[in-house]
Parts: sequence; structure tokens; C-alpha cells
Amino acid sequence: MRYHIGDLDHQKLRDLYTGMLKPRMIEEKMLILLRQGKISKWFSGIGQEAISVGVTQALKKEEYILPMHRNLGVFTSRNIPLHRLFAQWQGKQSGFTQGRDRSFHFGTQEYRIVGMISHLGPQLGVADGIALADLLGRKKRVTAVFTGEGATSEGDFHEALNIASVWSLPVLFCIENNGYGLSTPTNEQYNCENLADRAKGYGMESRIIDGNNILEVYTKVDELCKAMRKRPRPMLLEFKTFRMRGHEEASGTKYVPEKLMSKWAKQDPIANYEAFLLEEGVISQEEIDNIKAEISEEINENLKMAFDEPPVSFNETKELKEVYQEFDYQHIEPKENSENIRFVDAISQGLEQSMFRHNELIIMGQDIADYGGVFKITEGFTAKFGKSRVRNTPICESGIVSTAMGLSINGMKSVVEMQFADFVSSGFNPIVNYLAKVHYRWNEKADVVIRMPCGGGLGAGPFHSQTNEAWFTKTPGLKVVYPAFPADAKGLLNTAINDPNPVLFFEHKGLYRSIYGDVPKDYYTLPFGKANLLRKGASISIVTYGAGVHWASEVLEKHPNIEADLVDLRTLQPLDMDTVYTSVKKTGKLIILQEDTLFGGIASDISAMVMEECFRYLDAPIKRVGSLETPVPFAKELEENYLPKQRFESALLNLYAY
Ligand SMILES: Cc1ncc(C[n+]2csc(CCOP(=O)(O)OP(=O)(O)O)c2C)c(N)n1
Ligand SMILES: [Mg+2]
Repeated sequence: MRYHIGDLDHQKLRDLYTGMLKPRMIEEKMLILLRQGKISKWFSGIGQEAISVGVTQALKKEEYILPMHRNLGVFTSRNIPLHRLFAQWQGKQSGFTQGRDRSFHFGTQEYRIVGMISHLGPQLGVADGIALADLLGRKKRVTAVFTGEGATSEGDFHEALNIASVWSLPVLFCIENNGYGLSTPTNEQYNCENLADRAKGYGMESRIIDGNNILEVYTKVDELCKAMRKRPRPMLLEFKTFRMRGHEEASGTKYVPEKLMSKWAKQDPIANYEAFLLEEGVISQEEIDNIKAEISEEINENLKMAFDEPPVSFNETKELKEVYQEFDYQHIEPKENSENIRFVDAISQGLEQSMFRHNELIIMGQDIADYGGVFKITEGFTAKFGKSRVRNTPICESGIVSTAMGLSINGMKSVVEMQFADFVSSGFNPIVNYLAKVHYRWNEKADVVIRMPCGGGLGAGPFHSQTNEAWFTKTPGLKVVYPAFPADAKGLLNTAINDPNPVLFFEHKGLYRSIYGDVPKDYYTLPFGKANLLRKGASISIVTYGAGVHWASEVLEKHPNIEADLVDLRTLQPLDMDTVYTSVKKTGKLIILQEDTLFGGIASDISAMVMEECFRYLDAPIKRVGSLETPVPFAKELEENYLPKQRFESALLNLYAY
């Protein structure tokens, strides 16, 4: 291995050595503990330390870094107290997730580290968002993100690189090519010579770096970071290295040819560098021994602290509470001066007034800039807020939701417009795994609103008509809003944007231009978790939301003799069950109407909860009405019969007569 000192002084040369030694010695200790059954899983980065340490030391401490599962050297280079790391691995309170997540699955704002989720790929888009926030804030900072070569096969990798290139984001994409993804060798993973070559296809620069040579890693990354801070742009780095141990310790390395192993063993980043430093007289054997003794003592002391800490205790209230970031709702009363506008205008107005109110808010979506979005909700916005805050995105929902997550981590708010709610399936993973879980895991907020133009009745077929709220009401950590009237839509959207938690905001397309209402002109907010009792009647309770509210109202107009409570839920998470219980206790009969197919929808849960809470008040079985258990059909005749409106009318009459 050839080392070029360049203009690095002795202190720096020694820092790089100590920097690599620490994670190596921690790992060696962990392997012993693993054999003694004192810790569980371990993902080893032995042999790859030069990458984590070289990259982290080249960054400034205020610059974010997003490591993966083999990057212990990132954490140690940011000087995290070791007892906290050990406590994290043991699931203890003084770790970073209070026992809620394992190993390196955590982040810490204090050390500007954003840890991975198991799904690997979303990490890359999160780096885009962090870098975008820095870019918009003119901070002249670089964000570094790691991936293994295996995870470069994920769509998220391609989406993140493309976004970074199109938006000139200063992201250092670091591929650690260690020869294997679990048991899969590189030739079964991709079919090009160097992964760095892919950069050309995204219109970005790249470098191939010897990942086992600490001086090469540090000097090249340092030079590139300086250039990227000056002229923001992404960079793809392929570090050639090798995974010297099993994917995780227990799985072994049987499938790795011995020749390959011994070839790479000779290129150990620490042994070679140590020999070089000794030869150059930069360090003496005595100094090395002292450094090792110091690190060893630090490890042992900190391990003792972690082992001495008692296991975490369970407190149900606390567990449930910390799924969400606390939100101090500020009620801003609607003023008198209203105008009669459409549902679509009310959303546009809420969005516009929120943009004026929050300088840190940006909107992202397909065709939303000058074109104004397919439903024209952001028409005219670029003239008012500029294209840096109203951003057209490439077609890559997963990458953009991850970017929104990164913006939030770096202090911004965002609204992401799904062109149609159906397309959220392409961004599903970061929503349910990253945004939803991040507060519970490491106390970080996901200040993101995802706007969801949804619903049927427009002859738009199976891929432009779904109302998929049940995909999200199922997942703890998300809030789900589903207004039925223009004034509610505006006030609830404003609240969604103020709320630091991730909110799925459903907007029924069928209501956009058909429903008018008086909407206060000025900015105002409405609280989540408060249903609206639209009509009062003593004999039956109708609970619904979205388009269902209008269908139920029409049916009630047709049958003025039916004395019904009509409850518009308005938000599904949080869900106002008190209003439902109060109504059912009064009427003794409940019918729940949802537009979604019936099975597994929210109507079923409401029914179950009412059964548990109000059984002795019920005079009849609870009735649920929803769409047919088929995809949403296109032809008018089929769709009319798919949707539950007609079935609702007969079900209501039946239950009323029960
Ligand atoms: C979406 C997803 N699919 C599969 C896995 C299981 N898995 C975890 S790590 C891994 C291999 C990753 O290989 P690579 O990206 O090369 O990283 P390395 O472990 O070599 O550092 C696999 C298959 C996962 N965590 N997430
Ligand atoms: Mg790999």
C-alpha cells in the first residue's frame, strides 16, 4: 500500500491512526462479549475503518453524516461517549433510543449523525433533504451518506442520486464496496465494472478511492468537500474495500473464497498504516502501546457503566405518548369575513397563507411549479414564493418523501403533493418506516404533510381513484386528516402544516370542484381529533367522512323522516371516539359509511370500539357500509355499483326500521 503524506502534519497523521484504532478495539471487545452471550447481534466493520474515519474526519462537525451498519468509526470519530453507545446496543435508557431500537439504528442531533433504518435505501434521499436545507439556507455545507454496494441496487439509490444531481445538492454519496451484500457477491448484484461509472448517467462526478488507505480516503474526501462547499454539487465515491467478517457475526464467511480473504487481509487498513507511521518515525512503538492502553481503559470503564445500568422499565403511558412529537396546538379563530369558494380553492388558500406564515416551509411535487399541479392547487405560487420553495420534482415518490424527512431533520417544513393518492404506494416505505417511526425511535420529528388527492366517482379507474387511508391509519406515528368541506379543509391543512408530526392529508378529488362553502378569508386553524356533528336526531347515528358525508346528507334529504345524528369525523388519527360514543348512547343504532372497500377499513375498528364501549346501549347490530371488495372499476355503470352510496341508502332504511 502506498501512502502519500502530502501536507498533513504529524498530529493529523496520528489522529487518523487513533481514529481507526478505536472502532477496531471496540469491535474486538464486542466479539468477545458476543461469544460470552453478553450482547446479541453484531455487524462488523473490521477492515473498513479507514472509510468511516477518513470521511468523518474530513467533514466539519456541524455537517451531517448518515452512516450505515458498518460505520462504527463514524460514531467514534464524532466522539460520542462510549458508554452511551454501549447502552444503545444493550437497549438501555442512556442509549439513544431508550431501548426502542437496536444497534446503529439511531440518530443524534447533538452529534449531527442520522442513523439508518433497516431498509437501507431511504437513507440516501434523507441526505438529499438535509443538503437541500443547507443549500436553501446558504450554509456552504456538505452532507455525507453511506451505502453498501448491495443497497445500490435499490430504487432509492437511483432516485436519490438523480434528485441530488437535478437540484445540485452537495451530497457526498459514499459506496462502501466490500464485495458482498450478505452472501451475494458483486457479480450477482450489478453488471458494470465500477459502480462509480454510474455517476455519468446521473450527470455527476465520481471518484474511485482505495478504501483501505486512510491517507487516500482522508485527503481526497477533504479536497472534494472543500470544492463542494464552494460550488455545491453531488459526488459519487466508490470505496473499494472488503468485508472481513460475516454479514453479521453469527452467519460466518463460508461462502467467501479463502484466497480472496487472505489477499484482503494483507491490505488491512490499520496494520499497514501503523507500519508506515513507525517506518516514517511519526510514531514510536511505545506511543502506540500507550494509545492502545488508553483506549482499552476507556472501553472497559464505559462498558462497566453500561453493564451497571439497569434494564429499561416499561411505562405504557410514556411509550404511547412518545410515538408522536408533542404539539402545542394554537387555535386561531376564524374571522367573520368569509367568501363562498370551492373545496379546491380552500386548500390552495390554506397552502398559500401557510407559505407566507412559515418561511421555512417548502412544497414539493410533480408538475406543481409553473404548471400549478394537475389540480391547479399551486397555480401562481412560483410567482409569489419562487421556484426554490415551490419545487417540481422528478417522478420518484420514495426519494422525495425521504428528502422531506431530511428537510425536517435540518429544520425545515415541507408539504409533498402526491399527484394522485394512488401513487403514494411508490413512496410507502419511507412514510410507514421512516417518518412514522422516527419520533418513537430517537425522538426526532418528521415535520411533513403529504397531500393526497384521492377518491372515486370520476371514472378514473383502478389507479386514479383509490382512497387508501387505511394503509396509514394502521401505522402508529402518522396522523390522518380527511375533510369533507372547504372550511374544514383550509383550517385542518393549516394545522397539519403547524403540527411537527407526519400528516397524511386526504383531499377527495370529487369534492374539489363540486363542493362550495363559506370559508373565512384570513388564516385560521382547526383542531385535530374533533368530529363535527352536522345534524342532530334521536333515532340513529351515522358516522362517516370525506365524500361519505355528502352521500349521507343526500340520502337524509331524500328521507326527511329519518331522525339521525350525522357525524363527520374530519380526522381519522387522532379519532374522536367520544363524539361517536355520545351519539350512539343517545340513539342506540350505528351505521358507519366509508368509501374504501370494507374489509380492514376504519369502519371495522369504529364498529369494534363501539361494541366494546357501548354494548348495552345498542338496540341493533352495528352496520358497516363500504365499497365492493374489488379494485375501483372505470366504466360508470361499474363504478356506481362499486361505490357504497346506493347500498348505504338501503342499509340505512333497514337499520332504521330494525
Ligand atoms: C429493503 C431491504 N431488503 C433486504 C434487507 C436485508 N439486508 C440487510 S443488509 C443486507 C446486505 C446489504 O449489503 P450491502 O449494501 O453491500 O452492505 P454491507 O452489509 O455489505 O455493508 C441485506 C440483504 C434489508 N435490510 N432491507
Ligand atoms: Mg456490501
